Amino acid sequence: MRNAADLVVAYLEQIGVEHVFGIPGGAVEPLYDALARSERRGGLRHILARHESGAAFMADGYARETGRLGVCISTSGPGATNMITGVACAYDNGVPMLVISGQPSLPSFGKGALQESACTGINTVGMFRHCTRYNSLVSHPEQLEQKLVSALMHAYQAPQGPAHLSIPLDVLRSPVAMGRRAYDLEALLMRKADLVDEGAVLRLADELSQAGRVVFLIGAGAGDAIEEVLALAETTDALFVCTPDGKGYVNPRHRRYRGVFGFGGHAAAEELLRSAPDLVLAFGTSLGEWNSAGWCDAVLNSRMVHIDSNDENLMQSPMARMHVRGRLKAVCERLLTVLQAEPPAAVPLRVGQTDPVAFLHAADAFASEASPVKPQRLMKALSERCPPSTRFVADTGNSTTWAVHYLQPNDRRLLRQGLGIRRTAANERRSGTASWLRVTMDFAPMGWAIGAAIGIARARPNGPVVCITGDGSYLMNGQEITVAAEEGLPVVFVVLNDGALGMVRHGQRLAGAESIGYALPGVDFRRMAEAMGIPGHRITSPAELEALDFEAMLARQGPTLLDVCVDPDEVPPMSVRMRALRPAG
Ligand SMILES: Cc1ncc(C[n+]2csc(CCOP(=O)(O)OP(=O)(O)O)c2C)c(N)n1
Ligand SMILES: [Mg+2]
Repeated sequence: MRNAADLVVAYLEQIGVEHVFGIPGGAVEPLYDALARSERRGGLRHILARHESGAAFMADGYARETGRLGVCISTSGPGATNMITGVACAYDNGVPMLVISGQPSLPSFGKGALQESACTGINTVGMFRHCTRYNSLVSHPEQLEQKLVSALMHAYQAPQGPAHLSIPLDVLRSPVAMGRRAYDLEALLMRKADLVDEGAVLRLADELSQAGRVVFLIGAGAGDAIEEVLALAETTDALFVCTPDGKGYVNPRHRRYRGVFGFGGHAAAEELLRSAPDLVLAFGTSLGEWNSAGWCDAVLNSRMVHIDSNDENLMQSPMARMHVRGRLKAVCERLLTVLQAEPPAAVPLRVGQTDPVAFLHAADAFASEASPVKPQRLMKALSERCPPSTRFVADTGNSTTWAVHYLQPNDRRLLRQGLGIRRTAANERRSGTASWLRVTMDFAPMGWAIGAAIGIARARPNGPVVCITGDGSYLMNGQEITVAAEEGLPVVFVVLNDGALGMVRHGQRLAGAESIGYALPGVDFRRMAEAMGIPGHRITSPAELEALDFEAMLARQGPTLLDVCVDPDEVPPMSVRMRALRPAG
C-alpha cells in the first residue's frame, strides 16, 4: 500500500514530468519520501533550489522550454510565502505550473503548530488565491485525486497558469489504493480541440483579400504556430513586428521583420504600425504595458484583428475591428487553406532584405571599443560569439531592454532561409515553443532569469544557455548559480555590473525625479563565483570580452560567471516605461 504522496508522484510521472524543483521541510516530508522512491526507479528527479522563488522560476523556465508542466514544491509557512513571487510571475505570463505546498497535520489546525498556514494560521491558501488558476487545501485524502486532476486541467487550459494545492502532512501520509487511477489524463489534459471559429476566419480571409497593406504583430502566444504565422505573412505579403516576448520566435534577419514593438523596442516597428496599414493582425499577445508599448494607439485601434486562444488577452482589445478565437496554429492553417483556394497573384516582396542593425538606436555604441564596455557592445559580442543553439534569458531591469533591442541569434542558416526558429521532428516533441530569447513581462521580478535559465538548461541537456542579468538581480537571487553547478548545467551567467539598480537610476533621471535608492556596492562577482567553485571572468574592456572562448564556456558541463563592468551612463531604451509612468494630464 502506497500513500497519497506516491499518488501525486505517479500522476506527474504519467504526464511526462521529468524534473521538479523545490525545497523540503517537515510538512512535505512524505512527498520527498515518494520523490526519493520515484527517483530510485528512474522516475522524477528533484532539483534542490536555494530559495523557493528560485524553485518557482526554475519550474517556469522548464515549462516554457518543454511545453510541459512546471512543478515547484515548498513546505508550509515561509517556504510557501517565499514561493509566491515566482508563482505570481508565472500567473502573469500564463505559464502552466503545479505548485505544491505543505501544511501541518489536520488535527493540529488552530493549535499554533509550527508554520501552520491554514485559515487559523497565516493562511497561505488565501495568499495564493490571487495568483493561481486553481487553489485548494486538500482537507481529506479522498479529495486528493480529484483535486489534483482539477489542478492539472486548470494549469493546462487557456488561460494557462499555476494551480496550487496545499496538502497537510497527514493527508500526504494517508494510504491510498494505487493502480486505481480512474481518470484518462491524456484526454482530460488535451488542449482545447483545434476548433476554429469558421465564420470569423472566413470574414478575416475576406478582409485580407481586400486589404492593401497588412502588418503582423507577433506575440508570446504565437510560439507553437510560428511557422504557420510566417507562411501566412508570405501569402498575404505582410511585414511583421514582434512584442518583446515574441522576438525569440523569429529570426531578426527575416526579410519581412521590422523590429520589436514595445518595451526596449525599435522606432521602425512603431513607424510601420503608424504608417496606416489596412490591417494589423495581432497574434497571441496580452497587450499589457510592455507589449503594447504603453497601450499605444499605434496598435490599439480599429485596424487591429486580434487572434488569440486566451480570452483574457482578447479582453484587452475591445477596440479591435475583429476578434478571432482559437488556437493560433489551427486558425492560421485554416486561413492558409481558405486564402490559397484563391491564391493571390504571386507576391514579389515590395521591400528588400533588411539588416537588423538598421533598426538599432545608438548603433555607434553597438560597435564601440570604449571601456568600460557599452552594454550595447556586450549584446553584439553575445550575438556574434554564442553558438546558434544558444538560448538567451534576459532579466528584469536594463538587461531586458538591451537584449530586446540589440540581441540577435548567430544563425546564418536562418539568414538564408528567412524562417523562424526551425523545429525538427526530434525537438518538436520536447519543445512546443522553441525560442532563442526569453524575457518576462508584466509581473517582471528581478532575478527571474537566473532561475528560469537553470530550468531551461535542465530541460535541454547540453543545450547552451546564457542568462543576462544585472548586479542588483544577482545580489537578490544569484545564489541559485550553485544549483547549475550541482547539476552540471552549461549556463553562462552574464552580470551587467553597473554598481546600481540601473533601470531605477535611469528612470529617475529621465523622469526628472530625485536620485535615491539606486546605488549598489562594488562587488567582484568573479570572486564570489570562485568561492562557490565556479569559474568566472571579470571583463573591463571589449578586448577582454572578445578574448573569451564562448564555445568552450558553453560546452562546459557547469556554469561560468562573467562579471562585465558596463558603462553605467548608457541610457537604456526604456521610453515605453517612461510613457506609462508619466503623470496624466
Ligand atoms: C523583486 C523586484 N524588486 C524591485 C523591482 C523594481 N526594479 C525593476 S528593475 C530594478 C533594478 C534592477 O537592477 P539590476 O538587476 O542591477 O539591473 P540593471 O537595471 O542595473 O541592469 C528594480 C529595482 C523589480 N522589478 N522586482
Ligand atoms: Mg545594475
